[in-house]
Amino acid sequence: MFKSVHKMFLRNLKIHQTAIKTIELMQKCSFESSASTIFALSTNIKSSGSAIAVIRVSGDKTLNVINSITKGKADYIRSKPRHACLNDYVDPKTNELIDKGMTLWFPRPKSYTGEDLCEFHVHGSLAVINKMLSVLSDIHGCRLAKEGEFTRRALMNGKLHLIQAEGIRDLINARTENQRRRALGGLSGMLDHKFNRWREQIIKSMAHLEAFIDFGEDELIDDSVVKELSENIRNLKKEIDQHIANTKLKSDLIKDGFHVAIIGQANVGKSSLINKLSEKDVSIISPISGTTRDVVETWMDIDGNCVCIADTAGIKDSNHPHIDPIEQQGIQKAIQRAKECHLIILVIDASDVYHHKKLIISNHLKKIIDEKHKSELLYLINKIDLLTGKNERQELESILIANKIQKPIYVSCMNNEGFDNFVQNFKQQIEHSVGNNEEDRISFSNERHVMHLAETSKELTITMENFDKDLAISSFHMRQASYHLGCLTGNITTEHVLDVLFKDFCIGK
Ligand SMILES: Nc1nc2c(ncn2[C@@H]2O[C@H](COP(=O)(O)OP(=O)(O)OP(=O)(O)O)[C@@H](O)[C@H]2O)c(=O)[nH]1
Ligand SMILES: [Mg+2]
Repeated sequence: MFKSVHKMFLRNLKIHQTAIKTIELMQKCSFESSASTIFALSTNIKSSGSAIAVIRVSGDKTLNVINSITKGKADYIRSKPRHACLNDYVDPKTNELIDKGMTLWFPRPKSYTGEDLCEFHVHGSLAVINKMLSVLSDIHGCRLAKEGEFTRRALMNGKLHLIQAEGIRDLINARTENQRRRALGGLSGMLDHKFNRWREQIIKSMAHLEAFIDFGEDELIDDSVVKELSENIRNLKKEIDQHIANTKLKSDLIKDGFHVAIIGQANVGKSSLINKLSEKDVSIISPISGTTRDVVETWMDIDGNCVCIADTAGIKDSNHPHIDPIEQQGIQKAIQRAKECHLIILVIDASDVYHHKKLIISNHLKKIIDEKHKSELLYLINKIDLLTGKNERQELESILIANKIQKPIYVSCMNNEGFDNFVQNFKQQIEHSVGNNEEDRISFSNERHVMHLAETSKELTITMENFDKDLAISSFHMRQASYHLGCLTGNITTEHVLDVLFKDFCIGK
Protein backbone atom coordinates (compact mmCIF):
# COMPACT_ATOMS: atom_id res chain seq x y z
CA MET A 1 0.00 0.00 0.00
CA PHE A 2 2.74 2.42 1.09
CA LYS A 3 4.70 1.64 -2.04
CA SER A 4 1.77 2.29 -4.36
CA VAL A 5 1.28 5.71 -2.72
CA HIS A 6 4.90 6.42 -3.54
CA LYS A 7 4.34 5.40 -7.16
CA MET A 8 1.31 7.66 -7.43
CA PHE A 9 3.34 10.49 -5.96
CA LEU A 10 6.04 9.99 -8.58
CA ARG A 11 3.49 9.71 -11.40
CA ASN A 12 1.95 13.05 -10.31
CA LEU A 13 5.38 14.57 -10.35
CA LYS A 14 5.92 13.42 -13.93
CA ILE A 15 2.58 14.96 -14.96
CA HIS A 16 3.59 18.18 -13.24
CA GLN A 17 6.91 18.25 -15.12
CA THR A 18 5.19 17.60 -18.47
CA ALA A 19 2.79 20.47 -17.78
CA ILE A 20 5.72 22.83 -17.16
CA LYS A 21 7.28 21.76 -20.49
CA THR A 22 4.01 22.42 -22.35
CA ILE A 23 3.69 25.90 -20.85
CA GLU A 24 7.28 26.63 -21.86
CA LEU A 25 6.61 25.46 -25.40
CA MET A 26 3.51 27.66 -25.61
CA GLN A 27 5.51 30.63 -24.35
CA LYS A 28 8.14 29.98 -26.99
CA CYS A 29 5.57 29.60 -29.76
CA SER A 30 3.72 32.77 -28.79
CA PHE A 31 7.03 34.65 -28.91
CA GLU A 32 7.93 33.23 -32.30
CA SER A 33 4.52 33.79 -33.88
CA SER A 34 4.66 37.47 -32.90
CA ALA A 35 8.04 37.74 -34.61
CA SER A 36 8.26 40.31 -37.34
CA THR A 37 11.21 41.65 -39.28
CA ILE A 38 13.22 43.88 -37.01
CA PHE A 39 15.89 46.49 -37.60
CA ALA A 40 18.20 48.61 -35.48
CA LEU A 41 21.39 50.56 -35.49
CA SER A 42 24.04 48.18 -34.13
CA THR A 43 26.83 50.71 -33.68
CA ASN A 44 27.03 53.70 -31.35
CA ILE A 45 25.67 57.13 -32.22
CA LYS A 46 28.05 60.06 -31.84
CA SER A 47 26.78 63.61 -32.23
CA SER A 48 29.92 64.39 -34.22
CA GLY A 49 29.22 61.39 -36.50
CA SER A 50 31.49 58.44 -37.21
CA ALA A 51 33.04 56.86 -40.29
CA ILE A 52 30.66 53.92 -40.47
CA ALA A 53 27.34 52.93 -38.92
CA VAL A 54 25.90 49.42 -39.19
CA ILE A 55 22.15 48.88 -39.42
CA ARG A 56 20.97 45.33 -38.99
CA VAL A 57 17.77 43.78 -40.27
CA SER A 58 16.56 40.31 -39.29
CA GLY A 59 13.44 38.32 -40.15
CA ASP A 60 11.42 36.81 -43.01
CA LYS A 61 11.07 40.09 -44.89
CA THR A 62 14.77 40.93 -44.94
CA LEU A 63 15.06 40.35 -48.70
CA ASN A 64 12.01 42.60 -49.30
CA VAL A 65 13.71 45.28 -47.26
CA ILE A 66 16.91 44.93 -49.30
CA ASN A 67 14.91 45.07 -52.51
CA SER A 68 12.98 48.18 -51.45
CA ILE A 69 15.99 50.30 -50.61
CA THR A 70 18.46 49.07 -53.27
CA LYS A 71 16.18 49.64 -56.25
CA GLY A 72 15.52 45.90 -56.79
CA LYS A 73 19.01 44.48 -56.22
CA ALA A 74 17.82 41.72 -53.85
CA ASP A 75 18.33 38.86 -56.35
CA TYR A 76 21.91 39.86 -57.00
CA ILE A 77 22.70 40.34 -53.30
CA ARG A 78 20.98 37.04 -52.51
CA SER A 79 23.38 35.26 -54.89
CA LYS A 80 26.34 36.62 -52.89
CA PRO A 81 25.80 35.51 -49.27
CA ARG A 82 28.41 36.85 -46.82
CA HIS A 83 29.99 39.01 -49.55
CA ALA A 84 30.24 42.78 -49.40
CA CYS A 85 28.11 44.40 -52.13
CA LEU A 86 28.32 48.12 -52.83
CA ASN A 87 24.86 49.62 -53.24
CA ASP A 88 22.94 52.86 -53.55
CA TYR A 89 20.34 53.12 -50.79
CA VAL A 90 17.22 55.05 -51.71
CA ASP A 91 13.94 56.07 -50.15
CA PRO A 92 11.51 53.70 -51.99
CA LYS A 93 8.73 56.32 -51.86
CA THR A 94 10.65 59.05 -53.66
CA ASN A 95 13.63 57.20 -55.15
CA GLU A 96 15.79 59.87 -53.53
CA LEU A 97 19.36 58.68 -52.82
CA ILE A 98 20.11 58.37 -49.10
CA ASP A 99 23.70 57.07 -49.14
CA LYS A 100 26.07 54.68 -50.90
CA GLY A 101 26.98 51.75 -48.66
CA MET A 102 27.87 48.11 -48.29
CA THR A 103 25.33 45.33 -47.92
CA LEU A 104 26.12 42.01 -46.25
CA TRP A 105 23.58 39.24 -46.67
CA PHE A 106 23.39 36.26 -44.24
CA PRO A 107 20.70 33.75 -45.28
CA ARG A 108 19.11 31.68 -42.50
CA PRO A 109 20.09 29.56 -40.62
CA LYS A 110 23.74 30.63 -40.86
CA SER A 111 23.27 34.06 -39.37
CA TYR A 112 23.62 35.57 -35.90
CA THR A 113 19.88 35.30 -35.22
CA GLY A 114 19.32 32.09 -37.22
CA GLU A 115 16.92 34.12 -39.43
CA ASP A 116 17.52 35.90 -42.73
CA LEU A 117 19.72 38.80 -41.73
CA CYS A 118 21.45 41.66 -43.46
CA GLU A 119 23.70 44.51 -42.49
CA PHE A 120 23.75 47.90 -44.16
CA HIS A 121 27.09 49.65 -43.62
CA VAL A 122 26.44 53.33 -44.17
CA HIS A 123 28.26 56.56 -43.40
CA GLY A 124 27.90 57.27 -39.68
CA SER A 125 26.35 60.74 -39.73
CA LEU A 126 23.21 61.41 -37.72
CA ALA A 127 21.40 62.52 -40.88
CA VAL A 128 22.14 59.27 -42.78
CA ILE A 129 21.30 57.07 -39.78
CA ASN A 130 18.02 58.89 -39.10
CA LYS A 131 16.93 58.74 -42.74
CA MET A 132 17.78 55.02 -43.04
CA LEU A 133 15.89 54.17 -39.83
CA SER A 134 12.90 56.25 -40.87
CA VAL A 135 12.77 54.58 -44.32
CA LEU A 136 13.01 51.10 -42.79
CA SER A 137 10.22 51.85 -40.31
CA ASP A 138 7.93 52.74 -43.25
CA ILE A 139 8.39 49.32 -44.87
CA HIS A 140 5.40 47.08 -44.19
CA GLY A 141 6.04 44.34 -41.57
CA CYS A 142 9.26 45.92 -40.42
CA ARG A 143 9.71 47.45 -36.97
CA LEU A 144 12.45 48.77 -34.68
CA ALA A 145 14.00 46.03 -32.53
CA LYS A 146 13.67 46.03 -28.75
CA GLU A 147 16.68 45.83 -26.41
CA GLY A 148 18.62 42.64 -27.10
CA GLU A 149 16.00 41.33 -29.54
CA PHE A 150 18.59 40.09 -32.07
CA THR A 151 20.30 38.02 -29.37
CA ARG A 152 16.95 36.91 -28.00
CA ARG A 153 16.05 35.53 -31.42
CA ALA A 154 19.46 33.85 -31.64
CA LEU A 155 18.68 32.16 -28.32
CA MET A 156 15.20 31.10 -29.43
CA ASN A 157 16.62 29.68 -32.66
CA GLY A 158 19.23 27.63 -30.80
CA LYS A 159 22.19 29.69 -32.04
CA LEU A 160 23.24 30.44 -28.46
CA HIS A 161 22.73 29.07 -24.95
CA LEU A 162 21.38 31.30 -22.20
CA ILE A 163 24.79 31.54 -20.51
CA GLN A 164 26.42 32.50 -23.81
CA ALA A 165 23.79 35.23 -24.25
CA GLU A 166 24.72 36.50 -20.79
CA GLY A 167 28.36 36.33 -21.89
CA ILE A 168 27.56 38.58 -24.86
CA ARG A 169 25.79 41.06 -22.58
CA ASP A 170 28.78 41.11 -20.23
CA LEU A 171 31.20 41.45 -23.14
CA ILE A 172 29.32 44.46 -24.50
CA ASN A 173 29.27 46.03 -21.04
CA ALA A 174 32.90 45.12 -20.20
CA ARG A 175 34.77 48.19 -19.00
CA THR A 176 38.09 46.55 -18.20
CA GLU A 177 40.36 43.84 -19.56
CA ASN A 178 39.41 41.51 -16.72
CA GLN A 179 35.68 41.96 -17.30
CA ARG A 180 36.28 41.20 -20.99
CA ARG A 181 38.15 37.98 -20.13
CA ARG A 182 35.44 36.81 -17.71
CA ALA A 183 32.69 37.51 -20.22
CA LEU A 184 34.52 35.30 -22.70
CA GLY A 185 34.47 32.52 -20.08
CA GLY A 186 30.64 32.53 -20.29
CA LEU A 187 30.68 32.97 -24.04
CA SER A 188 33.04 30.07 -24.69
CA GLY A 189 30.55 27.58 -23.28
CA MET A 190 32.87 26.30 -20.53
CA LEU A 191 30.47 27.35 -17.79
CA ASP A 192 27.57 25.88 -19.67
CA HIS A 193 29.43 22.61 -19.91
CA LYS A 194 30.06 22.54 -16.16
CA PHE A 195 26.43 23.23 -15.22
CA ASN A 196 25.12 20.73 -17.77
CA ARG A 197 27.44 18.05 -16.38
CA TRP A 198 26.00 18.63 -12.90
CA ARG A 199 22.45 18.49 -14.22
CA GLU A 200 23.10 15.23 -16.08
CA GLN A 201 24.60 13.76 -12.92
CA ILE A 202 21.46 14.60 -10.97
CA ILE A 203 19.13 13.26 -13.66
CA LYS A 204 21.11 10.01 -13.79
CA SER A 205 21.01 9.63 -9.99
CA MET A 206 17.29 10.40 -10.03
CA ALA A 207 16.66 7.71 -12.65
CA HIS A 208 18.52 5.17 -10.52
CA LEU A 209 16.65 6.18 -7.40
CA GLU A 210 13.26 5.98 -9.11
CA ALA A 211 14.14 2.54 -10.47
CA PHE A 212 15.06 1.47 -6.96
CA ILE A 213 11.75 2.80 -5.58
CA ASP A 214 9.78 1.07 -8.34
CA PHE A 215 11.56 -2.26 -8.48
CA GLY A 216 13.92 -2.38 -5.48
CA GLU A 217 12.04 -4.92 -3.42
CA ASP A 218 10.72 -7.09 -6.28
CA GLU A 219 13.96 -7.29 -8.22
CA LEU A 220 16.07 -7.47 -5.08
CA ILE A 221 18.22 -4.52 -6.10
CA ASP A 222 20.97 -4.14 -3.55
CA ASP A 223 20.62 -1.43 -0.84
CA SER A 224 24.14 -0.31 -1.62
CA VAL A 225 22.68 1.48 -4.67
CA VAL A 226 21.13 4.06 -2.33
CA LYS A 227 24.38 4.43 -0.38
CA GLU A 228 26.28 5.07 -3.58
CA LEU A 229 23.68 7.59 -4.75
CA SER A 230 23.84 9.37 -1.44
CA GLU A 231 27.62 9.59 -1.72
CA ASN A 232 27.41 10.95 -5.29
CA ILE A 233 24.91 13.60 -4.29
CA ARG A 234 27.06 14.59 -1.29
CA ASN A 235 30.12 15.06 -3.55
CA LEU A 236 28.14 16.98 -6.12
CA LYS A 237 26.71 19.31 -3.48
CA LYS A 238 30.24 19.90 -2.18
CA GLU A 239 31.40 20.82 -5.69
CA ILE A 240 28.48 23.22 -6.18
CA ASP A 241 29.00 24.85 -2.76
CA GLN A 242 32.67 25.29 -3.53
CA HIS A 243 31.85 26.90 -6.86
CA ILE A 244 29.49 29.35 -5.14
CA ALA A 245 32.01 30.23 -2.42
CA ASN A 246 34.99 30.53 -4.76
CA THR A 247 33.33 32.62 -7.34
CA LYS A 248 30.66 34.80 -5.81
CA LEU A 249 33.03 37.30 -4.26
CA LYS A 250 35.36 37.31 -7.25
CA SER A 251 32.50 37.73 -9.68
CA ASP A 252 31.13 40.67 -7.69
CA LEU A 253 34.58 42.21 -7.71
CA ILE A 254 34.88 41.89 -11.46
CA LYS A 255 31.37 43.11 -12.14
CA ASP A 256 30.94 45.87 -9.59
CA GLY A 257 34.57 46.80 -9.15
CA PHE A 258 37.07 46.52 -6.36
CA HIS A 259 36.36 49.16 -3.71
CA VAL A 260 39.20 50.79 -1.84
CA ALA A 261 38.73 53.33 0.97
CA ILE A 262 41.48 55.69 2.09
CA ILE A 263 40.93 56.07 5.81
CA GLY A 264 42.84 57.80 8.60
CA GLN A 265 43.06 60.66 11.07
CA ALA A 266 42.66 64.21 9.73
CA ASN A 267 45.55 65.85 7.89
CA VAL A 268 47.62 62.67 7.41
CA GLY A 269 47.66 63.01 3.60
CA LYS A 270 44.64 60.98 2.44
CA SER A 271 43.63 63.46 -0.25
CA SER A 272 47.25 63.81 -1.32
CA LEU A 273 47.30 60.03 -1.80
CA ILE A 274 44.14 59.80 -3.95
CA ASN A 275 45.39 62.63 -6.18
CA LYS A 276 48.77 61.00 -6.55
CA LEU A 277 47.37 57.53 -7.26
CA SER A 278 44.86 58.73 -9.82
CA GLU A 279 47.17 61.41 -11.22
CA LYS A 280 44.19 63.75 -11.10
CA ASP A 281 43.06 66.64 -8.99
CA VAL A 282 40.26 64.66 -7.36
CA SER A 283 40.25 66.05 -3.83
CA ILE A 284 41.20 69.33 -2.14
CA ILE A 285 44.53 69.21 -0.28
CA SER A 286 45.21 71.71 2.51
CA PRO A 287 47.05 71.95 5.82
CA ILE A 288 43.72 72.68 7.51
CA SER A 289 42.58 69.67 9.52
CA GLY A 290 39.15 68.43 8.38
CA THR A 291 39.35 69.63 4.76
CA THR A 292 37.64 66.57 3.23
CA ARG A 293 34.09 66.24 4.49
CA ASP A 294 32.48 63.87 2.02
CA VAL A 295 33.37 60.63 0.25
CA VAL A 296 35.22 61.60 -2.94
CA GLU A 297 35.45 58.75 -5.47
CA THR A 298 37.51 58.09 -8.53
CA TRP A 299 37.53 55.01 -10.79
CA MET A 300 40.73 53.53 -12.14
CA ASP A 301 41.67 50.67 -14.42
CA ILE A 302 44.47 48.92 -12.55
CA ASP A 303 45.95 46.01 -14.53
CA GLY A 304 42.58 45.37 -16.13
CA ASN A 305 40.65 45.56 -12.85
CA CYS A 306 37.98 48.15 -12.29
CA VAL A 307 38.95 49.85 -9.02
CA CYS A 308 36.99 52.52 -7.16
CA ILE A 309 39.15 54.56 -4.80
CA ALA A 310 37.45 56.72 -2.19
CA ASP A 311 38.96 59.57 -0.22
CA THR A 312 37.18 60.14 3.08
CA ALA A 313 36.96 62.61 5.95
CA GLY A 314 39.60 62.36 8.67
CA ILE A 315 38.18 60.22 11.45
CA LYS A 316 38.00 61.98 14.83
CA ASP A 317 36.11 60.85 17.90
CA SER A 318 32.80 62.60 18.67
CA ASN A 319 34.26 64.29 21.76
CA HIS A 320 37.05 65.92 19.73
CA PRO A 321 37.24 69.67 20.61
CA HIS A 322 37.28 70.86 16.96
CA ILE A 323 34.50 69.09 15.18
CA ASP A 324 31.39 70.59 13.60
CA PRO A 325 28.11 68.87 12.61
CA ILE A 326 29.04 68.66 8.89
CA GLU A 327 32.39 67.08 9.68
CA GLN A 328 30.55 64.70 11.99
CA GLN A 329 28.40 63.57 9.04
CA GLY A 330 31.50 63.14 6.89
CA ILE A 331 33.05 60.93 9.58
CA GLN A 332 29.93 58.72 9.70
CA LYS A 333 30.16 58.32 5.92
CA ALA A 334 33.84 57.43 6.19
CA ILE A 335 33.10 54.77 8.83
CA GLN A 336 30.34 53.32 6.65
CA ARG A 337 32.63 53.24 3.60
CA ALA A 338 35.35 51.52 5.63
CA LYS A 339 32.87 48.79 6.58
CA GLU A 340 31.69 48.18 3.01
CA CYS A 341 34.95 48.33 1.05
CA HIS A 342 37.16 45.43 -0.03
CA LEU A 343 40.39 47.08 1.04
CA ILE A 344 41.29 49.90 3.42
CA ILE A 345 44.41 51.96 2.95
CA LEU A 346 44.96 53.24 6.47
CA VAL A 347 47.10 56.35 6.24
CA ILE A 348 49.25 57.29 9.24
CA ASP A 349 51.36 60.45 9.62
CA ALA A 350 54.96 59.30 10.24
CA SER A 351 56.03 62.56 11.89
CA ASP A 352 53.01 62.50 14.16
CA VAL A 353 53.85 58.99 15.44
CA TYR A 354 57.50 59.88 15.83
CA HIS A 355 56.89 63.06 17.79
CA HIS A 356 54.30 61.59 20.13
CA LYS A 357 56.37 58.41 20.47
CA LYS A 358 53.16 56.47 20.05
CA LEU A 359 50.36 55.88 17.58
CA ILE A 360 47.42 58.13 18.40
CA ILE A 361 44.26 57.01 16.67
CA SER A 362 40.60 57.61 17.44
CA ASN A 363 38.39 54.91 18.96
CA HIS A 364 36.38 54.80 15.73
CA LEU A 365 39.54 53.91 13.82
CA LYS A 366 40.53 51.27 16.38
CA LYS A 367 37.11 49.66 15.91
CA ILE A 368 37.48 49.69 12.12
CA ILE A 369 40.90 47.99 12.39
CA ASP A 370 39.53 45.37 14.79
CA GLU A 371 36.57 44.53 12.59
CA LYS A 372 38.45 44.27 9.29
CA HIS A 373 40.37 41.13 8.36
CA LYS A 374 44.09 41.80 8.26
CA SER A 375 44.23 40.93 4.57
CA GLU A 376 41.82 43.84 3.96
CA LEU A 377 44.11 46.44 5.56
CA LEU A 378 47.12 48.12 4.09
CA TYR A 379 49.05 50.42 6.47
CA LEU A 380 50.57 53.39 4.67
CA ILE A 381 52.98 55.49 6.70
CA ASN A 382 53.02 58.86 4.94
CA LYS A 383 55.21 61.99 5.28
CA ILE A 384 58.34 59.90 5.71
CA ASP A 385 60.26 62.84 4.18
CA LEU A 386 59.82 64.66 7.49
CA LEU A 387 62.00 62.11 9.33
CA THR A 388 65.48 62.96 8.20
CA GLY A 389 67.42 62.80 11.47
CA LYS A 390 69.72 59.94 12.39
CA ASN A 391 67.86 56.85 13.63
CA GLU A 392 64.47 58.58 13.41
CA ARG A 393 63.12 56.04 10.96
CA GLN A 394 64.35 53.05 13.01
CA GLU A 395 62.66 54.56 16.05
CA LEU A 396 59.46 55.03 14.08
CA GLU A 397 59.61 51.39 12.98
CA SER A 398 59.97 50.22 16.61
CA ILE A 399 56.98 52.30 17.70
CA LEU A 400 54.87 50.82 14.89
CA ILE A 401 55.92 47.26 15.77
CA ALA A 402 55.04 47.95 19.42
CA ASN A 403 51.61 49.10 18.21
CA LYS A 404 51.15 45.86 16.19
CA ILE A 405 51.07 47.62 12.82
CA GLN A 406 51.53 44.80 10.31
CA LYS A 407 53.76 45.22 7.25
CA PRO A 408 53.76 49.04 7.11
CA ILE A 409 54.66 50.67 3.80
CA TYR A 410 56.59 53.93 4.04
CA VAL A 411 55.95 56.71 1.52
CA SER A 412 56.05 60.40 0.97
CA CYS A 413 53.27 61.83 -1.14
CA MET A 414 55.35 64.98 -1.16
CA ASN A 415 58.61 63.74 -2.70
CA ASN A 416 57.52 60.34 -4.11
CA GLU A 417 59.76 58.30 -1.82
CA GLY A 418 58.55 54.68 -1.56
CA PHE A 419 55.63 55.32 -3.89
CA ASP A 420 56.57 52.73 -6.54
CA ASN A 421 56.90 50.07 -3.85
CA PHE A 422 53.48 51.04 -2.47
CA VAL A 423 51.84 50.85 -5.93
CA GLN A 424 53.36 47.41 -6.48
CA ASN A 425 51.97 46.16 -3.14
CA PHE A 426 48.62 47.71 -3.87
CA LYS A 427 48.39 46.00 -7.27
CA GLN A 428 49.36 42.64 -5.78
CA GLN A 429 46.66 43.00 -3.14
CA ILE A 430 44.02 43.68 -5.81
CA GLU A 431 45.23 40.82 -8.02
CA HIS A 432 45.13 38.45 -5.06
CA SER A 433 41.56 39.44 -4.15
CA VAL A 434 40.17 39.50 -7.67
CA GLY A 435 41.94 36.38 -8.99
CA ASN A 436 42.81 36.03 -12.62
CA ASN A 437 43.67 32.45 -13.48
CA GLU A 438 41.92 30.10 -15.91
CA GLU A 439 39.74 28.48 -13.23
CA ASP A 440 38.59 31.91 -11.98
CA ARG A 441 37.58 32.77 -15.52
CA ILE A 442 35.52 29.62 -15.96
CA SER A 443 33.89 30.29 -12.62
CA PHE A 444 32.51 33.70 -13.50
CA SER A 445 29.03 33.70 -12.00
CA ASN A 446 26.48 36.45 -12.00
CA GLU A 447 23.70 36.87 -9.43
CA ARG A 448 21.30 34.72 -11.43
CA HIS A 449 23.76 31.83 -11.56
CA VAL A 450 24.47 32.07 -7.84
CA MET A 451 20.77 32.19 -7.00
CA HIS A 452 20.02 28.99 -8.97
CA LEU A 453 23.13 27.26 -7.66
CA ALA A 454 22.15 28.10 -4.08
CA GLU A 455 18.65 26.69 -4.72
CA THR A 456 20.19 23.55 -6.24
CA SER A 457 22.39 23.10 -3.20
CA LYS A 458 19.42 23.60 -0.87
CA GLU A 459 17.42 20.95 -2.73
CA LEU A 460 20.35 18.53 -2.57
CA THR A 461 20.59 19.03 1.20
CA ILE A 462 16.91 18.03 1.59
CA THR A 463 17.53 15.14 -0.83
CA MET A 464 20.29 13.81 1.43
CA GLU A 465 18.30 14.33 4.63
CA ASN A 466 15.57 12.10 3.24
CA PHE A 467 17.69 9.21 2.01
CA ASP A 468 17.14 7.43 5.38
CA LYS A 469 13.52 8.54 5.75
CA ASP A 470 11.58 8.73 2.51
CA LEU A 471 13.14 8.03 -0.89
CA ALA A 472 10.17 9.50 -2.78
CA ILE A 473 10.80 12.84 -1.11
CA SER A 474 14.51 12.57 -1.98
CA SER A 475 13.55 11.93 -5.58
CA PHE A 476 11.21 14.95 -5.60
CA HIS A 477 13.98 17.25 -4.35
CA MET A 478 16.49 15.86 -6.87
CA ARG A 479 13.99 16.81 -9.54
CA GLN A 480 13.77 20.31 -8.08
CA ALA A 481 17.57 20.51 -8.08
CA SER A 482 17.71 19.51 -11.74
CA TYR A 483 14.95 22.06 -12.45
CA HIS A 484 17.09 24.87 -10.99
CA LEU A 485 20.13 23.78 -12.99
CA GLY A 486 17.88 23.64 -16.08
CA CYS A 487 16.80 27.24 -15.42
CA LEU A 488 20.43 28.16 -15.06
CA THR A 489 21.55 26.70 -18.38
CA GLY A 490 18.40 27.78 -20.19
CA ASN A 491 17.10 24.24 -20.79
CA ILE A 492 14.10 25.58 -18.89
CA THR A 493 13.43 29.27 -19.50
CA THR A 494 10.60 31.63 -18.74
CA GLU A 495 9.75 34.92 -20.39
CA HIS A 496 10.58 36.63 -17.10
CA VAL A 497 14.18 35.36 -17.13
CA LEU A 498 14.60 36.51 -20.73
CA ASP A 499 13.05 39.91 -20.02
CA VAL A 500 15.47 40.51 -17.16
CA LEU A 501 18.45 39.37 -19.24
CA PHE A 502 17.69 41.37 -22.38
CA LYS A 503 16.75 44.56 -20.58
CA ASP A 504 20.50 45.15 -20.12
CA PHE A 505 21.25 44.80 -23.84
CA CYS A 506 21.52 47.67 -26.26
CA ILE A 507 18.89 47.88 -28.99
CA GLY A 508 21.02 46.73 -31.93
CA LYS A 509 22.36 43.56 -30.29
N1 LIG B 1 55.77 66.78 4.26
C1 LIG B 1 54.73 66.16 3.74
N2 LIG B 1 53.54 66.74 3.72
C2 LIG B 1 52.50 66.08 3.18
C3 LIG B 1 52.64 64.80 2.64
N3 LIG B 1 51.44 64.39 2.19
C4 LIG B 1 50.57 65.39 2.44
N4 LIG B 1 51.21 66.41 3.03
C5 LIG B 1 50.61 67.67 3.47
O1 LIG B 1 49.76 67.43 4.55
C6 LIG B 1 48.66 68.34 4.54
C7 LIG B 1 47.34 67.55 4.58
O2 LIG B 1 47.22 66.83 3.39
P1 LIG B 1 45.83 66.29 2.89
O3 LIG B 1 46.13 65.39 1.76
O4 LIG B 1 44.87 67.38 2.67
O5 LIG B 1 45.42 65.44 4.16
P2 LIG B 1 44.02 64.73 4.49
O6 LIG B 1 44.34 63.50 5.25
O7 LIG B 1 43.23 64.56 3.26
O8 LIG B 1 43.34 65.76 5.44
P3 LIG B 1 41.78 65.91 5.83
O9 LIG B 1 40.99 65.95 4.56
O10 LIG B 1 41.73 67.20 6.54
O11 LIG B 1 41.44 64.77 6.69
C8 LIG B 1 48.82 69.16 3.27
O12 LIG B 1 49.41 70.38 3.60
C9 LIG B 1 49.75 68.32 2.41
O13 LIG B 1 50.52 69.10 1.52
C10 LIG B 1 53.95 64.21 2.67
O14 LIG B 1 54.20 63.09 2.23
N5 LIG B 1 54.95 64.94 3.24
MG1 LIG C 1 41.40 65.25 2.73
